[in-house]
Amino acid sequence: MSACIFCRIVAREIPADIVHENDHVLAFRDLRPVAPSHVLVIPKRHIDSVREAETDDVELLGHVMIGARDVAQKLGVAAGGYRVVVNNGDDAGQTVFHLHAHVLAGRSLVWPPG
Ligand code: DGP
Repeated sequence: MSACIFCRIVAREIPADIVHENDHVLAFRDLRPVAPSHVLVIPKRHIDSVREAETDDVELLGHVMIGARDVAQKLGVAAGGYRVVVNNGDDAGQTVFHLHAHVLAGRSLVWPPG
């Protein structure tokens, strides 16, 4: 059994509110949403964060971004706009070390982020 909580969600060992899936990515609602629509898009293959990405991971990273696009379309927030955020490491506030893109929408998002 994996120690990684997101790998366990991919393996269906932990339940999640899944909104999108294909061969490469899984997308599910964040447990602690900070926007009316808050979904995490993760690659099915484990990688800690962008920091650890290799050049060979270019397709995996692309699939995460295209997954974010697909999620926004599915949730009906694409036209209004949405934010895709990837926290990398402690200073960025990353708490789960399985790369994930937050898709945030449904309210006006301020810039710069905190
Ligand atoms: P980050 O801080 O960028 O590492 O974001 C991790 C997010 O993951 C955080 O917003 C809460 C969410 N999260 C943590 N554990 C779980 C879980 O078991 N299920 C779901 N759906 N979300 C989780």
